[in-house]
Amino acid sequence: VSVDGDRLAARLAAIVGAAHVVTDPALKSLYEHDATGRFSGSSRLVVRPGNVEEVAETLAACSRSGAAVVPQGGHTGMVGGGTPRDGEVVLSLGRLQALGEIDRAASQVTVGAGVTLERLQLQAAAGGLDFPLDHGARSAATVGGMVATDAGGHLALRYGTMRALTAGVEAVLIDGRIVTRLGGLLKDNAGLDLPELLIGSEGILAVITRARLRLVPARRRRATALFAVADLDTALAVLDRLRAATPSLEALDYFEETGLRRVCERLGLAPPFSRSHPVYLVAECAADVDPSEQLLAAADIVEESAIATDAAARKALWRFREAHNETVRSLGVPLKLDVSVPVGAVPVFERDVRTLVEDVEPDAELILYGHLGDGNVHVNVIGAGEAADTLEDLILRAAADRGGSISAEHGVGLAKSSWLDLCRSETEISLMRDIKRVFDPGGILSPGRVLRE
Ligand code: 2HG
Ligand code: ZN
Repeated sequence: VSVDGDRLAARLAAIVGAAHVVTDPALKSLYEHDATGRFSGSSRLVVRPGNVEEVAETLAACSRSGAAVVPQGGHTGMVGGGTPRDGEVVLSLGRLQALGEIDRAASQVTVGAGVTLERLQLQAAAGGLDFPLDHGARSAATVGGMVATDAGGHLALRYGTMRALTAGVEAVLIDGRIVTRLGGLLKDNAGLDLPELLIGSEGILAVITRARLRLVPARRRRATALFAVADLDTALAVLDRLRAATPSLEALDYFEETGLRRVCERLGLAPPFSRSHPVYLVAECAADVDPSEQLLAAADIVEESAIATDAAARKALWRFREAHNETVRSLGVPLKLDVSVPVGAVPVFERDVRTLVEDVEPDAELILYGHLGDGNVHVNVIGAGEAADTLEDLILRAAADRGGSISAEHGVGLAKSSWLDLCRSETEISLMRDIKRVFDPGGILSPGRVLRE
């Protein structure tokens, strides 16, 4: 590989091998775009270390030369957190593929940052266990990025987000020092919990290279229901019923009429029911005995329903929901906002958003979906044109005004750093800046992400 007379590239090639320093523009470009099409930049080079020592030496070399570095996982980010800005070094963790043996006594496993969610799920399943976090990008999203963004997904309702499932991390500081806490002790209150601080830190404090993750016993039987309901208030009543009826409820996602129509057009699918409805719910239960009966607790308040228990039929129901992301992407570069509000406020927040879009850009198409049980709404506006910036600001303010967060599970990244003060106080932000300075005094690790420059 040509290192183009770049001295840093030559130094990195000596550390990781020339084959793992990418300077060719065509090859580099594979690392320069995010999953939404909104963020991209021309990187200085891409470096792909193969183990933690190489990550450490790579960061130390970048530190010495003052080069800005952005760690990158599986390319599924949506807020510009792992996409380079012009001139940044991309540190790809894709080669950190170690997949540890399952520690049955602790019900934990240690995996490399580059392991995909799907591989982790399969490894757990082979041991009769589950890694209880799931989302549509399972085949590409990697553990390092999921820890760094505190990823959520549809099972958070029952098992929490990555934060709840991470028992420890190994990470490399910008100067090359390695911090390792992978013992996975359930009880360990010896001082401040530094690994905890790295969960959700979006690459601004250190580079996560391995994680110790919690597993749960695999449930033998699953049942998935697709419900059509008249409105979001009824959807919340369904959530209430299901929670009361079944401790086995794992997920309650939703989507709406417009999104479903687009998904069916895109995938050439027949709609799930003979009539169209304003709101659809995907509910899933998991237990040791078939939990489908329990899903019927909501039967009298839904308009139509379909229930599936075998894997293929369940997958087909989930497909209507999971295909929203790719469908939206196929329609152009959307205004994409991932926010959360208190669960009970989802209906009023949606009304806020509809009114804002109608007032500001009536021709835009609004596609709303998300994880209803978590109060996590994915707002996608297509064709917002010139009004995108105005709408972004108004919608984030609306979420904050309803007691919500500007970022639920995708992160702040570059996309939302200007709005952090809507949901974090001045004191909190100034503490975040102080902590950032302790970890990264030169400000070269993921600059501009989370904390505005
Ligand atoms: C999902 O829940 C992902 O499908 C992607 O978080 C959300 O497409 C989106 O905006
Ligand atoms: Zn989501």
